[in-house]
Amino acid sequence: MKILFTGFEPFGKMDKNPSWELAEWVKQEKFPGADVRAEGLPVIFQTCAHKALDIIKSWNPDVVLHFGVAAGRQTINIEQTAVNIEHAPDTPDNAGDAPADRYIDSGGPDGIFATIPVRNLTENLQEAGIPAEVSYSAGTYICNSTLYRVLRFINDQELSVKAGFIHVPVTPDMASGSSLPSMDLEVQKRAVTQLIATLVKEEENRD
Ligand code: PCA
Repeated sequence: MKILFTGFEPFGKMDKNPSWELAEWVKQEKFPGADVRAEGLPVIFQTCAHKALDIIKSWNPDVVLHFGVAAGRQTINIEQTAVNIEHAPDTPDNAGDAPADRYIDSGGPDGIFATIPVRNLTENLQEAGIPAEVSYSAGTYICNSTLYRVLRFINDQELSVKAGFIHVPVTPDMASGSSLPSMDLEVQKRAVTQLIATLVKEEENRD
Protein backbone atom coordinates (compact mmCIF):
# COMPACT_ATOMS: atom_id res chain seq x y z
CA MET A 1 0.00 0.00 0.00
CA LYS A 2 1.12 3.56 -0.65
CA ILE A 3 1.19 5.99 2.26
CA LEU A 4 1.89 9.70 2.11
CA PHE A 5 3.40 10.89 5.40
CA THR A 6 3.71 14.61 6.10
CA GLY A 7 5.29 16.73 8.84
CA PHE A 8 5.40 20.50 9.36
CA GLU A 9 8.18 23.04 9.51
CA PRO A 10 8.78 24.88 12.84
CA PHE A 11 6.49 27.84 13.58
CA GLY A 12 5.78 30.46 16.23
CA LYS A 13 8.25 30.35 19.10
CA MET A 14 9.38 26.78 18.35
CA ASP A 15 12.75 26.35 16.69
CA LYS A 16 12.01 22.75 15.78
CA ASN A 17 9.04 20.56 15.04
CA PRO A 18 9.05 16.84 15.94
CA SER A 19 6.65 16.13 13.07
CA TRP A 20 9.32 17.43 10.67
CA GLU A 21 11.95 15.26 12.35
CA LEU A 22 9.62 12.28 12.04
CA ALA A 23 9.23 12.97 8.30
CA GLU A 24 13.02 13.10 7.89
CA TRP A 25 13.30 9.80 9.74
CA VAL A 26 10.50 8.17 7.71
CA LYS A 27 12.39 9.06 4.50
CA GLN A 28 15.21 6.73 5.54
CA GLU A 29 13.18 3.99 7.14
CA LYS A 30 11.65 0.84 5.61
CA PHE A 31 8.13 -0.22 6.58
CA PRO A 32 7.11 -3.80 5.74
CA GLY A 33 4.21 -3.90 3.28
CA ALA A 34 4.12 -0.14 2.74
CA ASP A 35 5.66 2.25 0.26
CA VAL A 36 5.87 5.38 2.41
CA ARG A 37 6.66 8.77 0.95
CA ALA A 38 7.48 11.55 3.43
CA GLU A 39 7.24 15.29 2.80
CA GLY A 40 7.48 18.51 4.78
CA LEU A 41 4.66 21.06 4.58
CA PRO A 42 4.76 24.83 5.19
CA VAL A 43 3.01 26.43 8.18
CA ILE A 44 1.11 28.83 5.93
CA PHE A 45 -2.69 28.83 5.77
CA GLN A 46 -2.92 29.51 2.06
CA THR A 47 -0.44 26.84 0.93
CA CYS A 48 -0.31 24.25 3.74
CA ALA A 49 -2.20 21.61 1.76
CA HIS A 50 -0.87 22.32 -1.75
CA LYS A 51 1.96 19.81 -1.80
CA ALA A 52 -0.20 17.08 -0.27
CA LEU A 53 -2.95 17.69 -2.84
CA ASP A 54 -0.44 17.60 -5.71
CA ILE A 55 0.92 14.27 -4.47
CA ILE A 56 -2.56 12.83 -3.96
CA LYS A 57 -3.31 13.70 -7.61
CA SER A 58 -0.03 12.48 -9.10
CA TRP A 59 0.98 9.57 -6.84
CA ASN A 60 -2.43 8.25 -5.84
CA PRO A 61 -1.66 7.08 -2.28
CA ASP A 62 -4.00 4.74 -0.38
CA VAL A 63 -3.60 6.66 2.88
CA VAL A 64 -2.46 10.14 3.86
CA LEU A 65 -1.08 10.55 7.38
CA HIS A 66 -0.46 14.15 8.37
CA PHE A 67 1.58 14.76 11.50
CA GLY A 68 1.94 17.98 13.50
CA VAL A 69 3.04 19.04 16.97
CA ALA A 70 0.60 20.37 19.57
CA ALA A 71 2.24 21.88 22.64
CA GLY A 72 0.26 20.85 25.70
CA ARG A 73 -0.97 17.48 24.40
CA GLN A 74 0.16 14.65 26.64
CA THR A 75 -0.25 11.71 24.30
CA ILE A 76 -0.33 10.80 20.62
CA ASN A 77 -3.65 12.32 19.53
CA ILE A 78 -5.45 10.78 16.57
CA GLU A 79 -7.78 13.45 15.29
CA GLN A 80 -11.39 12.55 14.57
CA THR A 81 -12.45 15.72 12.80
CA ALA A 82 -11.51 18.94 11.03
CA VAL A 83 -13.62 22.10 11.32
CA ASN A 84 -14.25 24.83 8.77
CA ILE A 85 -12.56 27.63 10.74
CA GLU A 86 -9.17 29.30 10.72
CA HIS A 87 -8.63 31.28 13.93
CA ALA A 88 -5.17 32.30 15.10
CA PRO A 89 -5.19 36.01 15.97
CA ASP A 90 -2.23 35.57 18.33
CA THR A 91 -0.16 33.08 16.34
CA PRO A 92 0.58 34.39 12.85
CA ASP A 93 1.55 31.68 10.39
CA ASN A 94 5.00 31.67 8.79
CA ALA A 95 3.76 34.19 6.18
CA GLY A 96 2.34 36.57 8.83
CA ASP A 97 -1.31 35.60 8.31
CA ALA A 98 -3.28 35.68 11.60
CA PRO A 99 -6.95 35.06 10.74
CA ALA A 100 -9.86 35.52 13.11
CA ASP A 101 -12.91 33.31 12.62
CA ARG A 102 -12.30 32.87 8.89
CA TYR A 103 -13.96 30.09 6.95
CA ILE A 104 -11.53 27.75 5.23
CA ASP A 105 -14.11 27.17 2.51
CA SER A 106 -17.23 29.33 2.64
CA GLY A 107 -19.13 26.73 0.65
CA GLY A 108 -17.91 23.75 2.68
CA PRO A 109 -19.47 21.76 5.51
CA ASP A 110 -18.89 22.88 9.12
CA GLY A 111 -16.85 19.78 9.85
CA ILE A 112 -15.44 16.71 8.10
CA PHE A 113 -14.47 13.45 9.78
CA ALA A 114 -11.07 11.85 9.20
CA THR A 115 -11.34 8.66 7.18
CA ILE A 116 -8.50 6.65 8.71
CA PRO A 117 -9.72 4.12 11.33
CA VAL A 118 -9.29 6.52 14.24
CA ARG A 119 -10.48 4.24 17.05
CA ASN A 120 -8.60 1.14 15.86
CA LEU A 121 -5.37 3.03 15.37
CA THR A 122 -5.64 4.56 18.83
CA GLU A 123 -6.35 1.23 20.51
CA ASN A 124 -3.48 -0.42 18.65
CA LEU A 125 -1.08 2.21 19.94
CA GLN A 126 -2.38 1.75 23.47
CA GLU A 127 -1.98 -2.04 23.20
CA ALA A 128 1.62 -1.50 22.08
CA GLY A 129 2.22 0.49 25.29
CA ILE A 130 2.26 3.90 23.61
CA PRO A 131 0.15 6.64 25.24
CA ALA A 132 -2.56 7.58 22.72
CA GLU A 133 -6.05 9.07 22.66
CA VAL A 134 -8.72 10.00 20.18
CA SER A 135 -8.95 13.79 19.92
CA TYR A 136 -12.12 15.60 18.90
CA SER A 137 -10.47 18.89 18.04
CA ALA A 138 -7.43 19.48 15.86
CA GLY A 139 -7.58 23.17 16.83
CA THR A 140 -8.13 26.07 14.44
CA TYR A 141 -4.58 26.50 13.16
CA ILE A 142 -2.64 25.03 10.23
CA CYS A 143 -3.06 21.37 11.19
CA ASN A 144 -6.84 21.59 11.25
CA SER A 145 -6.79 23.62 8.05
CA THR A 146 -4.61 21.07 6.26
CA LEU A 147 -6.82 18.16 7.29
CA TYR A 148 -9.97 20.07 6.31
CA ARG A 149 -8.60 21.05 2.89
CA VAL A 150 -7.38 17.53 2.12
CA LEU A 151 -10.59 15.80 3.24
CA ARG A 152 -12.70 18.35 1.37
CA PHE A 153 -10.75 17.68 -1.84
CA ILE A 154 -10.95 13.90 -1.41
CA ASN A 155 -14.71 14.03 -0.76
CA ASP A 156 -15.27 16.46 -3.60
CA GLN A 157 -13.38 14.30 -6.07
CA GLU A 158 -14.87 11.10 -4.62
CA LEU A 159 -11.40 9.57 -4.22
CA SER A 160 -10.87 6.37 -2.22
CA VAL A 161 -7.72 7.63 -0.46
CA LYS A 162 -8.10 7.75 3.35
CA ALA A 163 -6.74 10.72 5.28
CA GLY A 164 -6.15 11.65 8.88
CA PHE A 165 -4.14 13.78 11.25
CA ILE A 166 -2.00 12.85 14.20
CA HIS A 167 -0.87 15.42 16.76
CA VAL A 168 2.24 14.63 18.78
CA PRO A 169 3.44 16.26 22.03
CA VAL A 170 6.60 18.37 22.11
CA THR A 171 9.86 16.51 22.80
CA PRO A 172 11.53 16.77 26.24
CA ASP A 173 14.17 19.27 25.05
CA MET A 174 11.38 21.58 23.85
CA ALA A 175 9.61 21.34 27.20
CA SER A 176 12.61 22.00 29.38
CA GLY A 177 12.11 25.01 31.62
CA SER A 178 8.33 24.76 31.33
CA SER A 179 5.60 22.50 32.68
CA LEU A 180 4.59 21.28 29.22
CA PRO A 181 4.03 17.54 28.90
CA SER A 182 6.44 15.90 26.45
CA MET A 183 7.17 12.65 24.63
CA ASP A 184 10.55 11.40 23.49
CA LEU A 185 11.08 11.31 19.72
CA GLU A 186 11.96 7.60 19.96
CA VAL A 187 8.50 6.86 21.37
CA GLN A 188 6.96 8.97 18.61
CA LYS A 189 8.90 6.93 16.03
CA ARG A 190 7.55 3.73 17.57
CA ALA A 191 4.07 5.20 17.25
CA VAL A 192 4.64 5.87 13.53
CA THR A 193 5.88 2.32 12.98
CA GLN A 194 2.89 0.92 14.86
CA LEU A 195 0.38 3.09 12.99
CA ILE A 196 1.75 2.03 9.61
CA ALA A 197 1.84 -1.65 10.64
CA THR A 198 -1.80 -1.43 11.71
CA LEU A 199 -2.83 0.14 8.40
CA VAL A 200 -0.95 -2.56 6.46
CA LYS A 201 -2.58 -5.31 8.53
CA GLU A 202 -6.06 -3.81 8.02
CA GLU A 203 -5.50 -3.75 4.29
CA GLU A 204 -4.29 -7.37 4.23
CA ASN A 205 -7.38 -8.42 6.16
CA ARG A 206 -9.59 -6.72 3.58
CA ASP A 207 -7.96 -8.54 0.65
N1 PCA B 1 1.31 22.14 14.53
C1 PCA B 1 0.45 23.26 14.22
C2 PCA B 1 0.79 23.67 12.82
C3 PCA B 1 2.04 22.94 12.47
C4 PCA B 1 2.24 21.98 13.55
O1 PCA B 1 3.12 21.11 13.61
C5 PCA B 1 -1.03 22.96 14.47
O2 PCA B 1 -1.34 22.16 15.36
O3 PCA B 1 -1.88 23.54 13.79
